[in-house]
Amino acid sequence: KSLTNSQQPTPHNEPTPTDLAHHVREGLSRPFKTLSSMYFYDDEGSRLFQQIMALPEYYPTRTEFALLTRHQVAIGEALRPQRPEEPFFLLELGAGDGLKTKILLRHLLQTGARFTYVPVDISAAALDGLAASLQTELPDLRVEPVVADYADALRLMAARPGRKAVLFLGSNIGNFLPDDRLQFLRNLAQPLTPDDRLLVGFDLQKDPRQIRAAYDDSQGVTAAFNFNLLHRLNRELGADFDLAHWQHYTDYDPLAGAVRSFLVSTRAQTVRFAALDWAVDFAAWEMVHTENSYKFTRPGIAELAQTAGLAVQHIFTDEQDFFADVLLQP
Ligand code: AVI
Repeated sequence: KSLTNSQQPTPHNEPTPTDLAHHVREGLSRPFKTLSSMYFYDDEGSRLFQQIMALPEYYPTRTEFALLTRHQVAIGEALRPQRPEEPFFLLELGAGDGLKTKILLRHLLQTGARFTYVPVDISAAALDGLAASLQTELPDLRVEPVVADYADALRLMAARPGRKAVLFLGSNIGNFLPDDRLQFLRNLAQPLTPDDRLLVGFDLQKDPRQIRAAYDDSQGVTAAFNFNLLHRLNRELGADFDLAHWQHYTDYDPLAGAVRSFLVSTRAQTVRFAALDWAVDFAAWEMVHTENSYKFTRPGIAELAQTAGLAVQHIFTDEQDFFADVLLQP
C-alpha cells in the first residue's frame, strides 16, 4: 500500500488528472458529498497555503518554528548517530520551502555532523526551488533530492547503509483520517530499522476557539484556499461552479479533535462538468466536506505510536504547549 493514501493525502503528493476526474465523480456522488484536500495544492493553492502559514490566526507553522529553534540541540542529538564519524541521512517528506528544517540543518552543520539531506517530494519543481535556496544559504550541505512518492523514496533509501532520520513536520499527519493515519505511520515504519528515527509534527488540542480561528481567518485567505478547489474544477474539468453561491464553513469538534472544513451551497443548484459529460445537483445549504485537520493529545499520540509499532522517545513542545514534534523509534 502506498504511503500517499488516495483518501487523505498530503501536500506535494498529488495524483494525476485522471485521478481527479474519478475522485470528483465518486466524492460528489456520495450521500454526504466530499472532495479531498489533496487537490488543494495546485500552483495557486500552494501559493495560498504559503499565505495561510503567515496569517496571525494560523499558529501551527510559527509555533513549530519556535519549537525547533528552542530544541535544536536536543533534536540534533536525538537524530544523529551516537558515533560522530558515522554518516547518516536526514530525509524529509514534503519539505516545502524548508524554512523550518533549515534550523536543524544549520545546527547539524555547525556541530560537525556528517550527513546528507534528502528532501522527498513528488513535485520536481518544489525540490528544485529548495535545492537552489539551500545551495546559496548552506553551501556546505550535501543534498540529494528524491522526486518520488514517500513509500518509494523510503524503500530506496532504506537499502543504503547508515541511519535514516525521517522528518514529517508541519501537521500533515492531522490531514489523515484516523485509520489512514495509522496505516500511513505503519507504512512509514515498515522499511526502517530500530537504528533509524522519525520526527513527526502533531498539532495539540488547545482552546477550541483558537483552533477554529486558525481555519477561518479574518482576511479570508483560508476561504480562498477552499474556494480554489472549485476554481480548479472549473478550469480542469470544465465545471461551472458559480462562486457567488458558495461559502467556506469550518467547525472544530473538540470530542473528535477534528477541524472539518466545508464548501456550502447557498442555494439549490446544478453544476455541470463538461469534461465528464456529467452534472450534479446540490440542495440549498448542502455541505461538501473538503478537509480534516486533527488535533492531538499526548495519550492519543502514545496510543497511535504504539499501535503503529513505534516507541515514543521524546515529545518536544513549545512554551505554550501548542504543538509537538514527536521523536519515534521503529
Ligand atoms: C497542510 N495542513 C497541515 C494544513 C492544516 O493545518 O491542516 C492545511 C490547511 N488547511 C487550512 N489551513 C491550513
